[in-house]
Amino acid sequence: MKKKIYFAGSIRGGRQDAELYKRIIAYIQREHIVLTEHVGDLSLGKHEGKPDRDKCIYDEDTAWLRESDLVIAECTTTSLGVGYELGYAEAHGIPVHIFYDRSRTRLSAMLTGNDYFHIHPYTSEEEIYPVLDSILGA
Ligand code: 6IA
Repeated sequence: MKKKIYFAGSIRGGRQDAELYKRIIAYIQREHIVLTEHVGDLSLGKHEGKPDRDKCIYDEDTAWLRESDLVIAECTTTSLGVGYELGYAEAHGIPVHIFYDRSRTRLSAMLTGNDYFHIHPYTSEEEIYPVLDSILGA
């Protein structure tokens, strides 16, 4: 059955991994629905968006979070927004899977120290996809 996935990745925290987000989103979309396809939009810069749009973004994203079956986050690039989304998902009982490149970042203890989160460190991108298969196939 198709699952609704909330993919979380950095926007204003920095767009250096946007291409990776795009590839992960495309992979998930082969079988499932990604509610947040814009996170992998390469034309979206970190400075984009007007403050008066931010309330709409918050309202829309939190509604998508509440309706999602699963959150998948790529956390190599640190993002306050992603951190908030992870706590929000936990508060709403939505399962959360976190990926990060262990050679590029040290994940916050607020994530690694919380048994609620399923954490998947990797050293090369190819390791991500079989893990996604097992998460999404389950
Ligand atoms: O703090 P950050 O901006 O790095 O937070 C990134 C996370 O917050 C992502 O996982 C998104 O789900 C959410 N988010 C942050 N900014 C936006 C956004 N801006 N649109 C949708 N979700 C967002 C759009 C800017 C637009 C006016 C071009």
